[in-house]
Amino acid sequence: MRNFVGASIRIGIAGYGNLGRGVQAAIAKNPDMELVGVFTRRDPATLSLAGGASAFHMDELAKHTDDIDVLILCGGSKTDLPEQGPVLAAKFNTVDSFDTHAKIPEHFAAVDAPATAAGKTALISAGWDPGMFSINRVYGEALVPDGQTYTFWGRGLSQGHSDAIRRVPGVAAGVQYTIPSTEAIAKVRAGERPTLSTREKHVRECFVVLDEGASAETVRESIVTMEHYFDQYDTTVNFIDALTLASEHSSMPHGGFVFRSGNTSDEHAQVIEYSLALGSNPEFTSSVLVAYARAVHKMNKAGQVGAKTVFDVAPGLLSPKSPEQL
Ligand code: API
Repeated sequence: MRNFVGASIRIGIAGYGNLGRGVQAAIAKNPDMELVGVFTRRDPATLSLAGGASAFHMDELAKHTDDIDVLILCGGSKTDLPEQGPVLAAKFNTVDSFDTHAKIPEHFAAVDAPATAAGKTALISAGWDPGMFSINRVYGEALVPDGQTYTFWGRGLSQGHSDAIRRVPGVAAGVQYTIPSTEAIAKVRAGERPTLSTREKHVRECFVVLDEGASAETVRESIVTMEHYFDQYDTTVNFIDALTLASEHSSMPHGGFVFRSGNTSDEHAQVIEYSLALGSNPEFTSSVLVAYARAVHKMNKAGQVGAKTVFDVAPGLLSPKSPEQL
């Protein structure tokens, strides 16, 4: 079973926010994929879907176990994915973009048991970081073992951090920008290997719309002390109104760099750089999720079940081309 070209891969989307819309756009760019439907916790009648796609309530997912090859989970990491991942991995092959790095082992274990028991494949933590950046860190460290790895994000809008601040009580809406140190990037690119703390590499800037009557000081304190997201950084919180948020903060660019800088001998230094300049963070993340959905479909057919990460997926599986073509 080396070549699955022919029948299209039937994709379901669970959650219709920025990622869900991005997955829909990505499916349109991949002729070997078709969208079965979008599943939402909202009233499906209120969704206006492009291209005549169908919307269903999330509760109807159980009726579609036979007509979805891979379900792409498009919820947030803070609360949606820890709840939905294990439940849905018992019924579907899944792909998610769980991105709380410190909790990935926990999330892996939570989806591994139900997926394995059900003979399903659950690919977790795909996207660009975690995801493509993780792969580039592993390549760099394996190929140049004597050296330093550097990851810089931004300047850009982090979906994970924006989702996290929107869950803070008193926050009506908000976004978070990750701002890297351009001096540090320049040094690393030039082959220097500075020791940089988390705080020295990036600062974080939030723009928040408060709920009526909410205390700005309480909200600010909850954000800047939030574990895993802000506690290790210098974070500024700006309070703005909903109109300003809509007019000045609606685009979602992001990107960044992974560097591996090391020596293969005393004489020779090597610098590897992987960079992304993303016009839309969610659309690119979604494109990665869709490529991994193709791999998950092939892996499940080949009997590779349980939880998987991007490290478990051979590059050729991401491609619509057959091994012979590649
Ligand atoms: C940041 C990065 C962004 C990673 C990309 C993705 C997201 O601090 O900006 O949430 O947008 N961790 N996981």
